Amino acid sequence: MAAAQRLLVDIHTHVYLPRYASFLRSRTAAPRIFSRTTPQGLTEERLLILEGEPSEGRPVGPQYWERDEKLRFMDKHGIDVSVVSSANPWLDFLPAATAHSLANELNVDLEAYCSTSPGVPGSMLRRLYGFGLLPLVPEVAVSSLLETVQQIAALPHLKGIIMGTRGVGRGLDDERLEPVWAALEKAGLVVFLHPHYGVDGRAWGEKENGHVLPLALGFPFETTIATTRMILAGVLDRYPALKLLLAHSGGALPQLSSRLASCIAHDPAVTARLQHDARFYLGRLYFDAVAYGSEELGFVSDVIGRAGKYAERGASAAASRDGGAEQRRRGSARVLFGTDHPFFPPLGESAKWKSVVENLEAIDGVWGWGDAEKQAVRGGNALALFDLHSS
Ligand code: 5CU
Repeated sequence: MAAAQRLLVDIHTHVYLPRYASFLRSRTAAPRIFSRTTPQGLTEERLLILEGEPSEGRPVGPQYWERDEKLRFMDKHGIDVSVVSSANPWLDFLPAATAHSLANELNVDLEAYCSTSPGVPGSMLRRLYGFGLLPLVPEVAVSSLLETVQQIAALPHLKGIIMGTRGVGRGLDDERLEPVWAALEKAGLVVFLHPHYGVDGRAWGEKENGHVLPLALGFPFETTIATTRMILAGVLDRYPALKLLLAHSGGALPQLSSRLASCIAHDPAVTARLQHDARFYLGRLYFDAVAYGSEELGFVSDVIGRAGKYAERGASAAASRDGGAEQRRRGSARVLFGTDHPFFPPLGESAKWKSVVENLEAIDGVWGWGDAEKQAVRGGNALALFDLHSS
């Protein structure tokens, strides 16, 4: 195995670039960063970004914006390369003109953050690459979005974009996004689809459960719904080469894809609309491995690996039954290691972050993946998806 193939590559790792953090500090409404005095008389900064979050927010610090902190975290966990993305809520809350100029400035900042990062010993790679930002807000002109796609495509260390689920206000099945999908596909940029809004908070009831329900369930369901709407709108039929990477292992989509296919087959409004059975499209997607369990990762790779059997609409469910280990191995090619840093820090003192260790152990423990598949999920798949071999 070539040395580059043994690298550990983190494709789900966030930053609030200094310019963005300053912007959040200038705000008086969420999303915002504010300072307060602790009972011990110290000044601390707090972050308020999620809807319904208690008004005291949560601690925020240099691990969110300082590049040396990112590199230290990578060193501590043996991560060679990170493909860094801005954390939610991106530019979603801004007027179009501000979103456009800030997106352009932050893309330049991120290119500098990555291009001046240390090299990976023994290779031509740098340690940091990035996902840029588009000014995806209501009222934005399509020309502003297309201009920013071109800006990102021309920045050599930016390999994709990160986006939320609202698009330009009506979600990702909105026809107004058609030229954007076309431009992203043509540029070969990876689209990292990431949640922020969750689902209707009334579903969480009245008990105090911290962030558990919105993060464990709301985030993944948001991704599930957004991706399903893209499938139903035919986006994946029209842009077959679009590289769409789903956060949190695609949420519930792998578990629900046969039910989705059945609902489509029984619904006169949509049954003739798609070129393929819904399960086929899972083989077109990429999934991060931020699932924290071997069984879940194994299952995700099963449903990816069986997707080709559903190329024909109306293919029988029996088609998937002879899959076994080969199917699981095939599916592993679209699963990529991630950490979600700097979110999910350990609650107490610890040498390594539990959230990282668990995701690495999950990869290691997947039944049916051999060394080659595990190494591909740890890094080889990312090198291929982001075309980092030649960088
Ligand atoms: O803990 C959280 O709120 C988050 C978040 O907002 N975004 C994310 O990517 N992970 C965790």
